[in-house]
This record gives sequence, C-alpha cells and structure tokens, in this order.
Amino acid sequence: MPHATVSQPTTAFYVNDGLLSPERVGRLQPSSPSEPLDELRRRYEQDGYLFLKGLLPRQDVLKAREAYFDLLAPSGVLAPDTLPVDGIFDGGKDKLDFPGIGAGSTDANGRPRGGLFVDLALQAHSEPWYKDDFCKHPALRSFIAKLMGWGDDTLGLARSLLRNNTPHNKAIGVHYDQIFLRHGEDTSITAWVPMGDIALDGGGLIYLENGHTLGREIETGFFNKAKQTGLTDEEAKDAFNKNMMGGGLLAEGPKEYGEEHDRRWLVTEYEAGDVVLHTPYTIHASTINKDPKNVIRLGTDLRFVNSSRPYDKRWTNIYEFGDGV
Ligand SMILES: O=C(O)CCC(=O)C(=O)O
Ligand SMILES: [Fe+2]
Repeated sequence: MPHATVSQPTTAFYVNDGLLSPERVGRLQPSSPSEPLDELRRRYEQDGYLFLKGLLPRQDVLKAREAYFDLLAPSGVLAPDTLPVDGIFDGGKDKLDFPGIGAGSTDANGRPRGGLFVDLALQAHSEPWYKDDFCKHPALRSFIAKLMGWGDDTLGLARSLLRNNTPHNKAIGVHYDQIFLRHGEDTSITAWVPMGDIALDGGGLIYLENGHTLGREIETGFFNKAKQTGLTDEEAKDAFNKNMMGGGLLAEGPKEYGEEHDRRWLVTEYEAGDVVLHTPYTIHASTINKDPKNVIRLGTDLRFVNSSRPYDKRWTNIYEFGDGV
C-alpha cells in the first residue's frame, strides 16, 4: 500500500486584517547572549533586532507571570482549576470583557472596557514585583549597558506596557517605537520581554524583515515634509503624529502592510527568559493569540536610553490610561 502523503502542518498566523500568506512569513533568527558582543552588535545593526534566547533566568520570568495572574485572578479571567502561572483563559467567558491592554479598543478617556480585569491589569504596573524586580532585572540592564556601550548611563524608563493578549482579541498594529518616543533622540532601545512561553500561534511579536531601514526612511520623509512646510523641529515632531493613524500606528493590518511593501513578517515561538532587543525604527506588530490551549500571552516592552543624551521625559512615569504618550 502506498504511504499516505502527510502534509506538514503549517501554522496559520492571524493578524488584525486576516491571515498572513505563507510566502510572506519568515523566521526570526535567534542569537545566544554568550556570543561575542561584536558579532551581536553587528547583527543588531544589520537586522534591526537581536532575538536573545534565555537572557533572563526562566524562573524569574515565571515568578513574575505567576504574580501577575495571582493579582488578576479575582477578575475571573482564569479557567477554573488551573494554576495562575499557566495563565489559561476561561474559554466560557466573553473575550470582549477581557481586552488586551495597549491593543484593544478604548473609550474617549483612553480606557479599555473591562471593569476589574482592566483595573487590576493597570495596577500590576505599580506592583513591586513588576516595577522593581522585573523591570530592573540586572541581567537585562547589564546586557544592554555592554551591548550599547552606555555603562552607568544606561537608564531603564519607568513607563512600560504590560500587554495581556487574551485569545482571539485584537493585536497591536504596525508601528515603530520612535513614533512614541519622539520627544527624545533616536538612541533608545526596546526590550520586548515575553512573560511566559508563547507558541508560534500564541500571539507573539512579529518583525517586518529589514523593517528598520524602512522605518528610518519613513521618519526622514515625514521630517523633510514637515520642514518644507516651514515648521520648526519641535513643531515637526508634533506634526508627525498627525500623519499617522489614530494611536500612532503606520497601519492597523500587518497583512496588507507586508504586501504593500513586498516584505515578509518574521515569526517565532518564545520561551520564558527570551528577550528581543529592537531599534527605535524597527517595524513590528503582533499576531492574534490563537493558542489552542487558551494560554494568555503576556509580554512587556521595556525601554532603555543613554541618560547622558536627551531622551523623552514623558516616559519617566509609570503607565496610566490616557497619559498622552
Ligand atoms: O507586546 C505587544 O503586543 C507590543 C509590544 C511592542 O510593540 C514593543 O515592544 O514595542
Ligand atoms: Fe512597539
């Protein structure tokens, strides 16, 4: 009997505007933190990102994940009889009552709908286990200090967004981070830190291939246009956001954006302890969380600057809804 041909199951990547076509999908390339710094720097410059496997101790990341879901459990977000550290969404609930912070739709005050869930998700940003232990993890700061050569001037900005992507909810659209940090130089670096394992289809961050060169071109284009109309540098900075969609995005949908620019989106699964460092012009977005086990995707974006250079002071306060950034 002839062997049945078993077709390789391919993961489907859902984004805000549909399914990514398989030919528009590539792999994010991993690096090890123990490789020579010169080589890691070269890769960061060349690719616009550095995907570091196991930079943080897995246990430290899982401890923060557990503390987060311990805090949010009274909202009813977790499936009954599951462990907080696993962060399993209760599939019997309406997903719209548990919207992802930072990606979901908001009301006129910049507040997502979602009662206690949203209140607790916001409160998490001020908890000592997050703002002191997790965000100031010495392994992350010291690595960035070495990579960037900033030494003691390496400063982690207090403002960060803990993003809890519950299954099937909206994901963040296409953007680069300088859009939000424009009141400073373009010397910042973002550390995207998954807080827990994220399956390939579990809603991880995706990166536009060589998106940092495109992001830089877009920024220069906006700036030149604004200057031609006679604006000062400061006025030009404010004018940028008027060129963007509401919320500062380049586009809501990664699918159309990748097609329009003829580029692939780079995807990967993540493990607790992994960190992606990316430049302020690196274009990225997120997939929609389609984890079949309903694992809630938790992640945070921590930003570091060289404090001896001008940086965006709006980022020195802990995140609040509608804080104007
Ligand atoms: O976690 C997300 O969905 C978005 C994170 C992000 O955009 C960033 O790290 O800059
Ligand atoms: Fe971002």
